Amino acid sequence: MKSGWRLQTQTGCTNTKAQVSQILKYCNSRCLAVVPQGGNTGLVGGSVPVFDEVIVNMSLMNNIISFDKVSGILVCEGGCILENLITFLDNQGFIMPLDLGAKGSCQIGGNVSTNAGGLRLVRYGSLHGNVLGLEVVLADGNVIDMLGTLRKDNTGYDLKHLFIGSEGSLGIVSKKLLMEAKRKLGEILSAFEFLDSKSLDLVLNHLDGVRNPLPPTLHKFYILIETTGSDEPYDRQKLEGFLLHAMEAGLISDGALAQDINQASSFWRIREGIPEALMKAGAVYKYDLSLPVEKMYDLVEEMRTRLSDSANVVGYGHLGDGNLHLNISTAQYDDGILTQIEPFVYEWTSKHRGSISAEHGLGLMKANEIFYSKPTATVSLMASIKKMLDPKGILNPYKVLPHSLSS
Ligand code: FAD
Ligand code: 2HG
Ligand code: ZN
Repeated sequence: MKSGWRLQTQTGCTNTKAQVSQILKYCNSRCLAVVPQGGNTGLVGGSVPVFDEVIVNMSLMNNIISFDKVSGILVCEGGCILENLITFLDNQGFIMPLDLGAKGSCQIGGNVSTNAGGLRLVRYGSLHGNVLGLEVVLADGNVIDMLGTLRKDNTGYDLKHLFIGSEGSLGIVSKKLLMEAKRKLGEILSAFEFLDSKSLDLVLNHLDGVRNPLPPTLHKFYILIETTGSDEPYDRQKLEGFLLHAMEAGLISDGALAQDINQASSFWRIREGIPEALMKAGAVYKYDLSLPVEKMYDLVEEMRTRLSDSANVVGYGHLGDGNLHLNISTAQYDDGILTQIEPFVYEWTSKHRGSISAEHGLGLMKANEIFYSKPTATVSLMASIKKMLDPKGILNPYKVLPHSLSS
């Protein structure tokens, strides 16, 4: 795979939106293909050039423009790193409604373009709800201002939703983006994550300094629950009551409660460290599936039976959202293993009316599998919209739409 040209807007320049517009205008007039790139943490190859595309890297557009404490509305540029926004809001007594393991590198423009789910969706919902407005630069360089701080506005189509999750194939998310930060109030569950014992073993074996907070008895599943409320003693009491009740009812066999923020971080390190541990373990085949919760783990077990000892099959993910991360780890890549996994995994998901991409998008790697989750007529409509907004097909070619429809 050849790498593309990398363009960055100048440091300290205040008019970077105009620069993105000029770049796209130029590329469009010369039929030069473009790949928008954020933190490059995507897991489906969406930000990677396939041939000789121009990379438009957004990392210098990283200014926070404003934050309104009354409405909780944050306006920032598309290249802001998620962790910086989380810290900024935390210092103001607010919570960013999005958090994910890649927070140190991924950018808010990338998050919006992938409609990233992450660890707080169970409480705060998806970016379709939390993004109030967007400014995007279209393929021909025109800037579309869909910013607005109104909570109610039913004047026609809400076009911003087209761009949320469009993986850089319809426009580049540029300067200014409104996010609705949440006050630290209200009902307390903020994350409900699960991992199986094989995921835990991977983390314990491959990451330095990670410790199992529970005695080393073998449990099949682990749940990480996070609460965020406004009244700490009340929240703690509530969580302790829940754990006691769940233990008495035989729903859980053991548990540990973080005593302080450092211990809480060490619990999160276990869950967030799974992808890193998998990378260290060798080759990994990744699947990001939405499934009915009661069926979620059946697939992991069926996959284990199918692959027997040839691979380590692990299941973890966002249980509260019905989102399974099925990861299959082997010492090295093997086409034979891949043919045992695919198309079985997609057929199984489709049969159970699930989604073959819950939160990571389709990118390059899954674009041709879209039909497992979307009817042909829907995919054709998507292709028509793409054609209308990007008639020359310069924006992130080969991604999202199947190759049969993307030329
Ligand atoms: P990139 O990888 O740079 O790009 C992703 C896509 O968005 C590409 O198609 C690119 O062309 C497009 N794009 C990027 N910036 C823009 C822009 N400004 N305008 C238009 N298009 C743009 N994902 C989840 O959903 N939930 C998780 O919990 C999660 N955890 C992760 C944990 C780890 C350790 C890692 C490595 C990844 C994880 N991811 C997760 C996947 C990834 O971090 C997200 O998809 C993230 O939103 C991508 O952001 P990015 O800035 O890195 O985008
Ligand atoms: C997570 O929830 C991410 O940790 C990454 O979405 C999942 O790497 C994966 O399969
Ligand atoms: Zn995830």
